[in-house]
Amino acid sequence: MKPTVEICGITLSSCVINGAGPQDESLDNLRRLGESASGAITVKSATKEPRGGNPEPRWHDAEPASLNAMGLPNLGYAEYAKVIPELKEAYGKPVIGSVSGFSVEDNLAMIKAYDQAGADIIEVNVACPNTETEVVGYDFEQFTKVLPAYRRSTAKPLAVKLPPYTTNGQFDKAVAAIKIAGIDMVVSINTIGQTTEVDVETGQTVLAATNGFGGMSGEAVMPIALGNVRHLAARLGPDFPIIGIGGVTSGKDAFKHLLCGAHAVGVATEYMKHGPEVFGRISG
Ligand code: RRO
Repeated sequence: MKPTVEICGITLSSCVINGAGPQDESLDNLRRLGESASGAITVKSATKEPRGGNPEPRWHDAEPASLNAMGLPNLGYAEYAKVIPELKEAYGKPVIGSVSGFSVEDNLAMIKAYDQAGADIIEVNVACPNTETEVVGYDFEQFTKVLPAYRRSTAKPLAVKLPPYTTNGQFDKAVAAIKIAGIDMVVSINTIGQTTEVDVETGQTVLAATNGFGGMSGEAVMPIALGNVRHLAARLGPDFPIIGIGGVTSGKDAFKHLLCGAHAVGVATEYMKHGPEVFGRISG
Protein backbone atom coordinates (compact mmCIF):
# COMPACT_ATOMS: atom_id res chain seq x y z
CA MET A 1 0.00 0.00 0.00
CA LYS A 2 1.15 3.56 -0.67
CA PRO A 3 2.71 4.54 2.65
CA THR A 4 2.17 8.29 2.53
CA VAL A 5 -0.67 10.26 1.03
CA GLU A 6 -1.49 13.93 0.59
CA ILE A 7 -5.02 14.98 1.45
CA CYS A 8 -6.12 18.60 1.10
CA GLY A 9 -2.45 19.58 1.00
CA ILE A 10 -1.76 17.75 4.28
CA THR A 11 0.70 14.87 4.23
CA LEU A 12 -0.33 11.76 6.13
CA SER A 13 2.68 9.56 6.90
CA SER A 14 0.41 6.54 6.33
CA CYS A 15 -2.90 6.29 4.53
CA VAL A 16 -4.19 4.22 7.47
CA ILE A 17 -5.40 6.40 10.32
CA ASN A 18 -7.72 6.15 13.30
CA GLY A 19 -11.31 7.19 12.71
CA ALA A 20 -12.98 9.43 15.29
CA GLY A 21 -14.56 7.01 17.70
CA PRO A 22 -13.03 4.69 20.25
CA GLN A 23 -9.82 5.16 22.23
CA ASP A 24 -9.28 8.75 21.17
CA GLU A 25 -11.00 10.66 23.94
CA SER A 26 -8.37 10.80 26.69
CA LEU A 27 -5.04 12.59 26.44
CA ASP A 28 -3.29 9.25 27.03
CA ASN A 29 -5.21 7.76 24.08
CA LEU A 30 -4.13 10.65 21.87
CA ARG A 31 -0.49 10.28 22.88
CA ARG A 32 -0.64 6.55 22.13
CA LEU A 33 -2.03 7.39 18.69
CA GLY A 34 0.86 9.81 18.26
CA GLU A 35 3.32 7.02 19.01
CA SER A 36 1.52 4.54 16.77
CA ALA A 37 1.79 4.00 13.01
CA SER A 38 -1.50 5.86 12.44
CA GLY A 39 -0.90 8.48 9.73
CA ALA A 40 -2.76 11.12 11.75
CA ILE A 41 -4.20 11.66 15.19
CA THR A 42 -7.97 11.93 14.91
CA VAL A 43 -9.56 13.24 18.09
CA LYS A 44 -12.89 11.93 19.43
CA SER A 45 -15.87 13.95 18.17
CA ALA A 46 -16.17 16.75 20.69
CA THR A 47 -19.06 18.58 22.27
CA LYS A 48 -18.93 22.03 23.80
CA GLU A 49 -19.13 20.70 27.35
CA PRO A 50 -17.26 17.64 28.63
CA ARG A 51 -19.39 14.47 28.71
CA GLY A 52 -19.06 11.19 30.57
CA GLY A 53 -21.24 9.49 27.95
CA ASN A 54 -23.96 6.90 28.48
CA PRO A 55 -24.17 4.30 31.26
CA GLU A 56 -22.52 0.89 30.78
CA PRO A 57 -22.87 -1.47 29.06
CA ARG A 58 -22.48 0.83 26.10
CA TRP A 59 -20.31 -1.28 23.80
CA HIS A 60 -21.01 -4.85 22.76
CA ASP A 61 -18.95 -7.24 20.69
CA ALA A 62 -21.36 -9.24 18.52
CA GLU A 63 -18.69 -10.53 16.14
CA PRO A 64 -18.57 -9.84 13.21
CA ALA A 65 -20.41 -6.69 14.31
CA SER A 66 -19.92 -4.31 17.22
CA LEU A 67 -22.66 -2.21 18.74
CA ASN A 68 -22.12 1.02 20.63
CA ALA A 69 -24.20 3.53 22.49
CA MET A 70 -21.23 5.47 23.85
CA GLY A 71 -23.06 8.79 23.96
CA LEU A 72 -20.16 11.05 23.02
CA PRO A 73 -17.88 10.64 26.01
CA ASN A 74 -15.27 13.38 25.54
CA LEU A 75 -13.26 15.97 27.43
CA GLY A 76 -14.98 18.90 25.73
CA TYR A 77 -13.48 20.80 22.81
CA ALA A 78 -11.55 23.31 24.93
CA GLU A 79 -9.37 20.58 26.43
CA TYR A 80 -8.58 19.16 22.99
CA ALA A 81 -7.89 22.63 21.55
CA LYS A 82 -5.37 23.14 24.36
CA VAL A 83 -3.49 19.91 23.61
CA ILE A 84 -3.47 20.06 19.77
CA PRO A 85 -0.27 22.17 19.52
CA GLU A 86 1.50 19.81 21.94
CA LEU A 87 0.42 16.73 19.94
CA LYS A 88 1.59 18.26 16.67
CA GLU A 89 4.93 19.25 18.13
CA ALA A 90 5.53 15.94 19.91
CA TYR A 91 4.59 13.55 17.10
CA GLY A 92 5.01 15.59 13.90
CA LYS A 93 1.83 14.21 12.37
CA PRO A 94 -1.41 15.89 11.39
CA VAL A 95 -4.19 16.28 13.93
CA ILE A 96 -7.79 15.95 12.78
CA GLY A 97 -10.27 17.65 15.11
CA SER A 98 -13.81 16.32 14.99
CA VAL A 99 -16.87 18.20 16.24
CA SER A 100 -20.33 16.87 16.99
CA GLY A 101 -22.16 19.67 18.76
CA PHE A 102 -25.79 19.81 19.75
CA SER A 103 -26.38 23.02 17.79
CA VAL A 104 -25.00 24.88 14.78
CA GLU A 105 -23.65 27.55 17.16
CA ASP A 106 -21.74 24.94 19.16
CA ASN A 107 -20.20 23.51 16.01
CA LEU A 108 -19.20 26.96 14.74
CA ALA A 109 -17.52 27.80 18.05
CA MET A 110 -15.67 24.48 18.09
CA ILE A 111 -14.54 24.76 14.46
CA LYS A 112 -13.12 28.22 15.16
CA ALA A 113 -11.32 27.01 18.28
CA TYR A 114 -9.78 24.06 16.43
CA ASP A 115 -8.75 26.35 13.60
CA GLN A 116 -6.94 28.64 16.05
CA ALA A 117 -5.41 25.66 17.87
CA GLY A 118 -3.76 24.53 14.62
CA ALA A 119 -5.80 21.43 13.74
CA ASP A 120 -4.76 20.37 10.24
CA ILE A 121 -8.20 19.15 9.18
CA ILE A 122 -11.51 19.79 10.91
CA GLU A 123 -14.25 17.18 10.62
CA VAL A 124 -17.91 17.95 11.27
CA ASN A 125 -19.59 14.74 12.36
CA VAL A 126 -23.21 14.97 11.20
CA ALA A 127 -23.81 11.27 11.72
CA CYS A 128 -23.66 10.26 15.39
CA PRO A 129 -26.57 7.85 15.84
CA ASN A 130 -26.58 7.97 19.64
CA THR A 131 -28.21 11.26 20.55
CA GLU A 132 -31.80 12.34 20.97
CA THR A 133 -31.48 14.81 18.11
CA GLU A 134 -32.09 13.90 14.45
CA VAL A 135 -29.04 12.78 12.47
CA VAL A 136 -28.34 15.87 10.35
CA GLY A 137 -26.71 13.77 7.64
CA TYR A 138 -30.14 12.26 6.92
CA ASP A 139 -32.05 15.56 7.10
CA PHE A 140 -31.03 16.98 3.74
CA GLU A 141 -32.81 20.30 4.16
CA GLN A 142 -30.90 20.96 7.35
CA PHE A 143 -27.68 19.44 5.95
CA THR A 144 -27.80 21.75 2.91
CA LYS A 145 -28.47 24.76 5.14
CA VAL A 146 -25.72 24.25 7.72
CA LEU A 147 -22.76 23.20 5.57
CA PRO A 148 -22.11 26.65 4.02
CA ALA A 149 -22.02 28.22 7.51
CA TYR A 150 -19.45 25.67 8.65
CA ARG A 151 -17.47 26.21 5.49
CA ARG A 152 -17.36 29.99 6.01
CA SER A 153 -16.15 29.63 9.60
CA THR A 154 -12.66 28.34 8.75
CA ALA A 155 -10.07 28.42 5.98
CA LYS A 156 -8.75 25.02 7.11
CA PRO A 157 -9.61 21.85 5.17
CA LEU A 158 -13.15 21.01 6.26
CA ALA A 159 -14.43 17.43 6.22
CA VAL A 160 -17.91 16.05 6.79
CA LYS A 161 -18.37 12.65 8.40
CA LEU A 162 -21.40 11.04 6.82
CA PRO A 163 -23.88 8.41 7.96
CA PRO A 164 -24.31 5.30 5.81
CA TYR A 165 -26.67 5.89 2.89
CA THR A 166 -28.66 3.21 1.15
CA THR A 167 -30.39 4.91 -1.78
CA ASN A 168 -29.20 6.74 -4.89
CA GLY A 169 -31.32 9.72 -3.93
CA GLN A 170 -29.53 10.06 -0.59
CA PHE A 171 -26.11 10.06 -2.28
CA ASP A 172 -27.31 12.63 -4.83
CA LYS A 173 -28.65 14.98 -2.17
CA ALA A 174 -25.65 14.66 0.14
CA VAL A 175 -23.17 15.25 -2.68
CA ALA A 176 -25.11 18.23 -4.04
CA ALA A 177 -24.96 19.89 -0.60
CA ILE A 178 -21.25 19.07 -0.22
CA LYS A 179 -20.44 20.58 -3.62
CA ILE A 180 -22.53 23.71 -3.12
CA ALA A 181 -20.93 24.37 0.26
CA GLY A 182 -17.38 23.74 -1.00
CA ILE A 183 -16.60 21.05 1.58
CA ASP A 184 -13.05 19.72 1.04
CA MET A 185 -13.30 16.11 2.11
CA VAL A 186 -15.73 13.41 3.23
CA VAL A 187 -15.35 10.67 5.79
CA SER A 188 -17.62 7.69 5.16
CA ILE A 189 -19.17 5.84 6.96
CA ASN A 190 -20.23 6.43 10.53
CA THR A 191 -21.97 3.54 12.24
CA ILE A 192 -25.36 2.17 11.18
CA GLY A 193 -27.87 3.60 13.63
CA GLN A 194 -30.75 2.04 15.55
CA THR A 195 -29.35 -1.48 15.65
CA THR A 196 -29.80 -3.79 18.64
CA GLU A 197 -28.94 -7.17 20.11
CA VAL A 198 -30.86 -9.16 22.70
CA ASP A 199 -29.59 -11.53 25.39
CA VAL A 200 -31.75 -14.66 25.14
CA GLU A 201 -31.08 -15.58 28.79
CA THR A 202 -32.33 -12.31 30.24
CA GLY A 203 -34.55 -11.12 27.42
CA GLN A 204 -32.84 -7.73 27.77
CA THR A 205 -31.02 -5.71 25.15
CA VAL A 206 -27.26 -5.85 25.56
CA LEU A 207 -26.85 -2.06 25.48
CA ALA A 208 -28.20 -0.23 28.50
CA ALA A 209 -28.60 3.26 27.11
CA THR A 210 -30.76 4.75 24.36
CA ASN A 211 -33.44 2.12 24.93
CA GLY A 212 -31.06 -0.65 23.84
CA PHE A 213 -30.29 0.81 20.41
CA GLY A 214 -26.87 1.74 19.13
CA GLY A 215 -24.59 2.18 16.13
CA MET A 216 -23.25 -0.90 14.38
CA SER A 217 -19.66 -1.14 13.15
CA GLY A 218 -17.03 -3.83 12.58
CA GLU A 219 -16.36 -6.37 9.87
CA ALA A 220 -20.05 -6.87 9.11
CA VAL A 221 -20.48 -3.31 7.79
CA MET A 222 -17.73 -3.61 5.18
CA PRO A 223 -19.99 -4.01 2.10
CA ILE A 224 -22.07 -1.01 3.20
CA ALA A 225 -18.94 1.08 3.74
CA LEU A 226 -17.46 0.06 0.39
CA GLY A 227 -20.74 0.81 -1.36
CA ASN A 228 -20.87 4.26 0.20
CA VAL A 229 -17.27 5.07 -0.71
CA ARG A 230 -17.82 3.92 -4.29
CA HIS A 231 -21.04 5.89 -4.69
CA LEU A 232 -19.46 9.03 -3.24
CA ALA A 233 -16.31 8.70 -5.35
CA ALA A 234 -18.40 8.30 -8.50
CA ARG A 235 -20.25 11.53 -7.77
CA LEU A 236 -17.41 13.61 -6.30
CA GLY A 237 -14.74 12.55 -8.78
CA PRO A 238 -11.45 10.71 -8.33
CA ASP A 239 -9.55 13.73 -6.96
CA PHE A 240 -11.99 14.52 -4.17
CA PRO A 241 -10.50 13.30 -0.87
CA ILE A 242 -12.48 10.53 0.78
CA ILE A 243 -11.52 8.76 3.97
CA GLY A 244 -13.14 5.33 3.84
CA ILE A 245 -14.11 3.85 7.19
CA GLY A 246 -15.98 0.68 7.96
CA GLY A 247 -15.11 -2.94 8.50
CA VAL A 248 -11.34 -2.72 8.08
CA THR A 249 -9.42 -5.47 9.89
CA SER A 250 -6.55 -6.11 7.46
CA GLY A 251 -4.42 -4.60 4.73
CA LYS A 252 -6.61 -6.33 2.16
CA ASP A 253 -9.71 -4.63 3.58
CA ALA A 254 -7.98 -1.26 3.50
CA PHE A 255 -6.98 -1.89 -0.12
CA LYS A 256 -10.63 -2.58 -0.98
CA HIS A 257 -11.54 0.88 0.34
CA LEU A 258 -8.81 2.40 -1.83
CA LEU A 259 -10.07 0.46 -4.86
CA CYS A 260 -13.55 1.90 -4.25
CA GLY A 261 -12.17 5.44 -4.32
CA ALA A 262 -10.93 6.20 -0.81
CA HIS A 263 -7.71 8.24 -0.53
CA ALA A 264 -7.07 7.12 3.03
CA VAL A 265 -8.63 4.57 5.35
CA GLY A 266 -9.94 4.98 8.88
CA VAL A 267 -9.89 2.21 11.44
CA ALA A 268 -12.06 2.34 14.55
CA THR A 269 -13.53 -0.97 15.75
CA GLU A 270 -10.40 -3.01 15.03
CA TYR A 271 -8.39 -0.39 16.93
CA MET A 272 -10.89 -0.54 19.81
CA LYS A 273 -10.50 -4.31 20.00
CA HIS A 274 -6.75 -4.70 19.49
CA GLY A 275 -5.10 -1.39 20.31
CA PRO A 276 -2.67 0.83 18.39
CA GLU A 277 -0.63 -2.04 16.91
CA VAL A 278 -3.38 -2.44 14.29
CA PHE A 279 -2.19 0.61 12.33
CA GLY A 280 1.20 -0.90 11.57
CA ARG A 281 -0.30 -4.29 10.81
CA ILE A 282 -2.97 -2.91 8.44
CA SER A 283 -0.67 -0.52 6.59
CA GLY A 284 1.93 -3.34 6.60
O1 RRO B 1 -19.96 8.52 20.93
C1 RRO B 1 -20.83 7.90 20.26
O2 RRO B 1 -21.84 7.39 20.78
C2 RRO B 1 -20.69 7.74 18.81
C3 RRO B 1 -20.37 8.77 17.94
BR1 RRO B 1 -19.95 10.49 18.49
C4 RRO B 1 -20.37 8.52 16.54
O3 RRO B 1 -20.13 9.39 15.69
N1 RRO B 1 -20.70 7.26 16.13
C5 RRO B 1 -20.99 6.27 16.99
O4 RRO B 1 -21.26 5.13 16.57
N2 RRO B 1 -20.98 6.52 18.33
